[in-house]
Amino acid sequence: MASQQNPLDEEENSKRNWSLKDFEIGKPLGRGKFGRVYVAREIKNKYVVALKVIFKEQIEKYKIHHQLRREMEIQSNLHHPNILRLYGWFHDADRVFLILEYAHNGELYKELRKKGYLSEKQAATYILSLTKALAYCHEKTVIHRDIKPENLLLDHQGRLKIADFGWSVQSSSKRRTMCGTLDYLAPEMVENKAHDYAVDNWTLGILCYEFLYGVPPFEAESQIDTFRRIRNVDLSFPSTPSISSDAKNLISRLLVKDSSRRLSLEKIIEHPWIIKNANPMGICL
Ligand code: AK5
Repeated sequence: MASQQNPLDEEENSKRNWSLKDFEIGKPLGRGKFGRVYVAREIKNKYVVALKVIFKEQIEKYKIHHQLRREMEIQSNLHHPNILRLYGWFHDADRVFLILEYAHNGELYKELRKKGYLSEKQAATYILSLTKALAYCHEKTVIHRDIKPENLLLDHQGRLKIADFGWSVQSSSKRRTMCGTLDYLAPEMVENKAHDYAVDNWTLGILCYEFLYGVPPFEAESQIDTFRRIRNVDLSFPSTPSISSDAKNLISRLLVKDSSRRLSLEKIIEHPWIIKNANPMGICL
């Protein structure tokens, strides 16, 4: 393996007993379900990170102790350029702190809302990055990552990072219905059927559509209508913005009701739209 370019990945640091004294805390980055996130600097290496603070009171209240522990174990073993890194964690009397990679350019979804929609180059680059990250997860048998735009961050080079905001721990269907995020769910999930990693391939189709058109394909006035549109795969492509037939072809091959017939991750990587448009380095801003 090549030498580490990141000081927090080095042996001495990966097993270090961290404490709050090792960090200078900066501005708040946002609020997640179970805590707040701050930009922070690790004093010894002058390395900038995102520090997530979760109150133990919350962990007790929501009985997420085991999930948190299990997730920390899984997450700290995921090493991929398109997955936000968890460098370590520590706790004091009443808080748990997660030391996370800092994504300098923030949430992709804000960029998407600001621009309305993305160029085919940018969309293809993000889809390729996401596909590679998911292939890596599937290889490690880590499935069902919450890959809606709110969970996607951009680093200083514009590289996409999947950030698990720790919401996957709540029982899925209940939470989703309450938060109104049916939009990203595959038919087998809205219908409560058995599902596997092919749900991620569906979600890639949804995201690809949303990147290019600015709205998810099955958006509707009510949950019931979204549910119906997903179940019927009621897909149509607006005439504006004008999108290449290659892109529409990829979307149509991912948004397929029968999960076994969706385009595989390997085939996405080889798809003409990806080959023609994506930056293989994953860099695009
Ligand atoms: C919490 C409670 C119970 C699991 C969890 C785990 C891994 O990323 C988590 C958890 C994250 C959270 C960096 C920015 C942000 C921003 C985050 C923080 C993202 Br904005 N510019 N740069 N981060 S926002 O919270 N990630 C995570 C690998 O809370 N797990 C069970």
